[in-house]
Amino acid sequence: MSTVSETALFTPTKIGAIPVANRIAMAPLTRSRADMDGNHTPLAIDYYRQRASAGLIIAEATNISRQGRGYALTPGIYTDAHVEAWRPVTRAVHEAGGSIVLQLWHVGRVSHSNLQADGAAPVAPSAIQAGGNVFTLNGNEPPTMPRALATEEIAGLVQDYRNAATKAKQAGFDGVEVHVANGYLLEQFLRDSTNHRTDQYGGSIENRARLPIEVVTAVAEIWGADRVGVRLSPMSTAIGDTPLDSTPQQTYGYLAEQLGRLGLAYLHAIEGQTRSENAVAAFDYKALHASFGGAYIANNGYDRQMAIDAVDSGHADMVSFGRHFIGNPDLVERLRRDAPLFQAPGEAYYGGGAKGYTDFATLDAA
Ligand code: 8OZ
Repeated sequence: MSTVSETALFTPTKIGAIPVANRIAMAPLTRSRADMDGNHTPLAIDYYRQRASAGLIIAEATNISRQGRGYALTPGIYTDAHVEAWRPVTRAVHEAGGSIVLQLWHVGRVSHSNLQADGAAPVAPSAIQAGGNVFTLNGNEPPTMPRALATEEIAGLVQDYRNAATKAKQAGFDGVEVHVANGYLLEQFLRDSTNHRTDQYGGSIENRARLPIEVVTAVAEIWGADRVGVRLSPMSTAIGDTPLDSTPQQTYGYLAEQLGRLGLAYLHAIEGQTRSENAVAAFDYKALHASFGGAYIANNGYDRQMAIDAVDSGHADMVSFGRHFIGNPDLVERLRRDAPLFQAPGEAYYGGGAKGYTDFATLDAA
């Protein structure tokens, strides 16, 4: 067991081209505090600044287009106003010595027509309805039945990612993470449970991985591959009741290998079921990491000792923490000192103002 001075967890490195002061990342966290147009309020500046001692902040899932939105009050990165709303956030994090990337998000079928322009149906690889609930203008409601995208529409979708990636650059981020996890659009294409297409974007693993690869390639053209990461969740069904792929190890392994060839900054894996307490065994994440070949960020249910072990054993280059960063803005320092962690009440996770968002004490203030 390594001590604080021996473990690599608190040491700096580079993830792709992005300098990180330690191996602790802040996982992307939906907090639903933007306005209805997807513009952050100044509260988000304080929120991210307070957490800038994370080696890398992966800012919350952010809509790449109006069509890509599935939850009210989530931020966007497709208008000039979005750029202006994000810019002071990135400036504040940089002034505090941190690094910050933005997660690019299209929800696909996990949406409701009352969040779409002109009440349109959400889009998906196939017209298969998602389960669960989405946070709409009228509170929680089941997702609307989606419409299957026409082959001719796919190039426009890639263009939406390109536009969002360009805007993220204008907003001063250090890079972007493409969200290919949690049952949203790109994972809907990847899994044979949600993709029943018969064109070049459906059928074989190669075909189902085509859109994620096209999107990541397009985004890497804008940023340079060494500033682009990808998030995967091979074994998660938590959001949208999304059934697993029939051969996850092969499907995600193929995608990871192809992404590795692009020379990306990192692969970020949710190990097990999203929001569960711990990783489950039924998937070989080391094989996934090996197929990718580059830096690996491990996530889901890690505690301090697990994070130390993951980094020191070579399992991961970084470990990301989600919920612990909500109530502990100085999580890095608390882990360094092995201090108690504050458990933020779940009521404050989504929506509201400063309460439960920017009002958590640091160790030194407490
Ligand atoms: C919680 C609530 C809404 C969205 C994810 C973007 O899980 C999310 C999300 C999480 O990836």
